[in-house]
Amino acid sequence: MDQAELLAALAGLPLGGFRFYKSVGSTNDEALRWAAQGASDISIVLADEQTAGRGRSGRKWHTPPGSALALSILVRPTAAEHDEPARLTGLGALAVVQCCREFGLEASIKWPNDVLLGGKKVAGILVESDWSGNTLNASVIGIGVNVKASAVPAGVALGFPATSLEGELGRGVSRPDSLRRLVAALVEWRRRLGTPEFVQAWEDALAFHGKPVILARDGEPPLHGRLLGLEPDGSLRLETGETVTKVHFGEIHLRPGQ
Ligand code: BT5
Repeated sequence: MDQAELLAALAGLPLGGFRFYKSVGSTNDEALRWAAQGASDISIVLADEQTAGRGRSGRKWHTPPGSALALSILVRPTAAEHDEPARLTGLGALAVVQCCREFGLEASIKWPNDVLLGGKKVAGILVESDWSGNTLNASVIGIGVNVKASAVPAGVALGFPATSLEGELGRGVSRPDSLRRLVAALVEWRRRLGTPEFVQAWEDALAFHGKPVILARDGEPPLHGRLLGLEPDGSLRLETGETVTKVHFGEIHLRPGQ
């Protein structure tokens, strides 16, 4: 995978810029740095390997060389994105779901930021933003997708079982081809980000929809309930006993319940 091959795969898509690294700490860091230097809307940073890839709360995201898609898509927020920044996480997740569908795989979104195939994590999303006061200058949608089985961390304890596109499909998958599908899907869904249709598609893709779940929250007792759906702001709607609870984005881990 080299820059020329990747650019050829992305030809015709409305990119503001593209930077490829053989190895980098975190593509999100590079994209945020580039944002501060004035990068345009839909500038992409992609790396073959990340040495300090991260998830939420400083957790590690593994991207060994030759195995995955690790990219950050920088956006200059539209009015809708400014009003509903949580939808950018939904956007990244929906783009991965659509890319999987194009390979014939039914993916689902483990709220708030994971994509599952066959109940295992194939991708994670990490959106980070640059704010000045109440103004959102830029957001970076970080997406890590396990394409080859070698992307799945071995010998480390994972919070959730993991898989890869190739592992689920049982055949080889080209990373440039999956990149093109992913970015095209993101550009397409982004046009509809401000619409009810977007929220509906996000909700329809939720894993454990209508099922019992357990939400583990840092510093608080776990919340048991039935997953009812999503609010327009990306909060989860949970039936807990007689009441309906809204759970905001935050430090939350969702698990299937009984
Ligand atoms: C995430 O966090 O899942 C968000 C991951 C975002 C990664 C992308 S790659 C491009 C961009 N640059 C970055 O530096 N980050 C973004 P979270 O929900 O906190 O999950 C993190 C947990 O997933 C870890 O603690 C591990 O248990 C597990 N994990 C780590 N690497 C994995 C992998 N390759 N596949 C599956 N699970 C993994």
